[in-house]
Amino acid sequence: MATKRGALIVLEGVDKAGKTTQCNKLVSALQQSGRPAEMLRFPDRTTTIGQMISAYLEKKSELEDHTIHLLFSANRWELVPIMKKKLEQGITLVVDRYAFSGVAFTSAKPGFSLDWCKNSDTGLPNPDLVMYLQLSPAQAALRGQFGEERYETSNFQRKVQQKFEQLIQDSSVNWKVIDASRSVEGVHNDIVNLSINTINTAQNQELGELWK
Ligand code: FDM
Repeated sequence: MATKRGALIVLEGVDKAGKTTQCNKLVSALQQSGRPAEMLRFPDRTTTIGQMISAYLEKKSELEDHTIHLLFSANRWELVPIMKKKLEQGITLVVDRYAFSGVAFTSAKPGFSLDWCKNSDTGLPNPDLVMYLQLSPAQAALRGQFGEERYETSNFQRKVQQKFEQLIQDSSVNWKVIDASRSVEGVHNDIVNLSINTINTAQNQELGELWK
């Protein structure tokens, strides 16, 4: 019998929503229940393109706004062959940020439409599930100071949040909104349940193409 494919599961949300913590906990929980799972994160700062992105985020280099958008996108495309291979091998991929961060962050800058921003990511593997960890700017502020990287200001994060709220209206994507203001364990339980349901249904479905 052919191996059943893994699911592509994405976590999105503004800074401080707990994405990375929840991705790590989800991968451990899936593995402990005997489901092969691995974590990925975007940007993947280890590739040549990823190093250019990392230098930009750390403010060690300047890049024109369209250019950095396309580099973030290229950083996803360069991982697609590996992602598809792992999914085919039955490994579920838990992804910390994806094209939705790409669109939300660039379109929060002046002069960028959602449509232009979506273009370079159109056709990427369509996630089987995208969980949006929702947290208000006031609740995010209670979780401490932002870091030193580019985009880590409350003003910009508010604009990014508005863009995410627009993106979650798109019914071509399997969005689930999670209230991230609750305890880590409470959020985790919801995420595990949604993920297991998704893994069970995705194994009988073809992987789709994003925004196509
Ligand atoms: N970011 C992330 C983008 O602007 N575009 C993208 O496509 C992606 C994936 O990069 F500020 C931004 C979001 C965040 C930064 O930070 C990456 P982390 O801490 O590595 O998630």
